[in-house]
Amino acid sequence: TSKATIPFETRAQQAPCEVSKLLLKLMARKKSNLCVAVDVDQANDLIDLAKLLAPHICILKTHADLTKNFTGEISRQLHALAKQADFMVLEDRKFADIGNTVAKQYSGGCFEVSRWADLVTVHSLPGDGIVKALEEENAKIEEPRGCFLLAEMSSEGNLITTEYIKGSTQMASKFPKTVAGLVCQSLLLADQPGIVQLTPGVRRGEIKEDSLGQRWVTPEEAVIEKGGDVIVVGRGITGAKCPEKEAKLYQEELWAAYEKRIAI
Ligand code: 6AU
Repeated sequence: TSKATIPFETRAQQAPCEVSKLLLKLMARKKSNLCVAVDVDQANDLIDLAKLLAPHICILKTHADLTKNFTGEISRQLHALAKQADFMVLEDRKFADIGNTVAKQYSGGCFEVSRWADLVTVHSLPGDGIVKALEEENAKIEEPRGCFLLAEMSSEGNLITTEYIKGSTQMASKFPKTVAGLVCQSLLLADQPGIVQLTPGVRRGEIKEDSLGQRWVTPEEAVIEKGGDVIVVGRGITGAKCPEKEAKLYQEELWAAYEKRIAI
């Protein structure tokens, strides 16, 4: 059977990565497979939105470098809120350098990402060293940490090939403790229940693309046709008149699609 039809609770028991295990359990407990990309300009808006959206999400996704005043105090607040309101924090940093550089970018620098983000995104492009670097840094932290490897992208004209996708999935299999999942657009590694599929490029309604190459599918398409476990929604929610109401709608629609999928 494909992992897409296995319930999250069952998959949690089979996950070799601690964060993936915790995430799958959290999703089942909270009945949420919604991750909101809070790509906002100001850090206080990020915190306000995090509080509003908290009941509806399994993951809050940040891009620390596009938010003004993203200070240590903000990351501490976000981390505390995540613990209290039961969601995880994913810093969508898309690391893409040699291991030695990434280790420093991950643990040090202006954001000290490893202190507050349960998960980060990483490009597989540089090879194994990038995941090894994260694995070594994670060994220094008490809390469980993991990463999502970028295997496919939602954007039009991206340069990812079938060979590249194969290489990324092989890399994920090589580091089962550190790789919590894949960022992708289709069911890859269908036989590894612990690998969580994170699928961005999702929006309700008629708009299917933006002016810079992003492509959107509906929540149901993302869960059922593409096999997404955690669905990333950004502007569909943050750009709505009432983001909280919209998040609730997405949560309900996405969870219904997941229940339909596991009943197949
Ligand atoms: O719903 P949107 O288009 O407003 O936001 C989508 C979010 C953005 C992107 O940086 C991110 O998802 N994203 C990613 C991720 C999560 O890594 C990969 C990808 O292929 N496409 C994509 O949009 O924060």
